[in-house]
Amino acid sequence: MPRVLTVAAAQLGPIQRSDSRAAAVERMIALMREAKAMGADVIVYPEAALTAFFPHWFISDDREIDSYFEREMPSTDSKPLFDEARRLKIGFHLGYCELDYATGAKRRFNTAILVDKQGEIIGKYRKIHLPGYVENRPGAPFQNLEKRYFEVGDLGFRAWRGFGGVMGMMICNDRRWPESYRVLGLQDVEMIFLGYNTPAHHPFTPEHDRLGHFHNELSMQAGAYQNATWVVGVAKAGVEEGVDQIGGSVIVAPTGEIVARALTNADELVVARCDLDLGRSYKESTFNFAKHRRVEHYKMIVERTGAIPPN
Ligand code: CDV
Repeated sequence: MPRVLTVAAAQLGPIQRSDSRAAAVERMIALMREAKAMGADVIVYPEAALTAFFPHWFISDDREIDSYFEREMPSTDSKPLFDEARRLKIGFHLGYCELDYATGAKRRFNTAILVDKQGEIIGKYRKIHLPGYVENRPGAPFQNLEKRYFEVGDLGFRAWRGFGGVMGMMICNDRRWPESYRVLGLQDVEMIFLGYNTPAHHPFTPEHDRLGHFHNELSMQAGAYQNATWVVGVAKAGVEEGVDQIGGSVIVAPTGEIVARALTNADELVVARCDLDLGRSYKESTFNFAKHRRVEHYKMIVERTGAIPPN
C-alpha cells in the first residue's frame, strides 16, 4: 500500500511591519482552506511566518524586540490557525519567533513546530545555523541580525513519526549545510519541512546576488538526493520593508528532482502528492549508510595524514 502524503507549500508574500499578526493568520487560513480543497494532508508555512522578518533591521529596545516573539504557542493571534486546522483535519508546519522562560531566564529562538491533524504540536525545532552578525552595521540598506536576536537552537536536528512517515524540520540557513540533512538522514527521515526568508541582494557580498535561486535549489536538491528524502522549501517572498526576497518555494523529491515550484512572489500554494516510499530504493542501494558510509575510515584518514580539523 503506497504511503502518499499530499503536501502544500504555502509561500507567503511580504508581511509589512504595520501588518498585524491577525492579518497574517487570516492569509494563512485562506491558504489552508485552499490546500484542504486540493486534498492536502499538511500545509507548510515559512520561517517567522507571523510577522515581518525583523532581523533585517536594528532594534535597541528590548520590549520592541520581544514584540516580534510569541510567549506561548498557540498564542492568541495564532490560535485561529490551530482551530481551523483541527476543524479541517489538516496538519501544519509553522515558523515563528519563540520567547522561552523554561530555564527561568528569558531566551529567544527562531523556531518551527509540526502540528498534527488534531491540532496537537508533535515536534519543535529551534534554528541552529544563525546567519549574520551581532553588531549594528549602520549604513547598510538592510541587515541580518539573527545572531543578535536569537540563541542557537538547543534541540538538535531530530525526526518525528507523523503523517504516516518520518518527518524532520530545519530553518532557512540550515538548508545550506549538508550536516543538517545528514543528521536527519541518519534517523531515516522521509520528509523535511523548511521555511526561509532569503534576500535577493546581499549588501556585503553582492557577487552572490546572481546565484540566489541556484544556491537555494542546489542545497535542497543535494540534501534531498543524498539522504533520499522529500524536502519542502517554503519562502516568504517579494518586497518586505524594502527587502526583496527571492521566493522560489519548491517541493523536491528523494530523487533530487523538483516536482513543483512557485510561479509568483506572492501568497501561493505549491502542491504535490508525495510517495513516502520513493526514497526507499536509494536508501537500500546508493545511500545505504550502514553498508557504504565508512566513518571509521574518515577518522583513520584524518589520523594518518595528521590532518587537523580547523576550529
Ligand atoms: N533567514 C536566513 O537564514 N537567511 C539566510 C540569508 C541571510 C543568507 C539564508 O541562508 O537564506
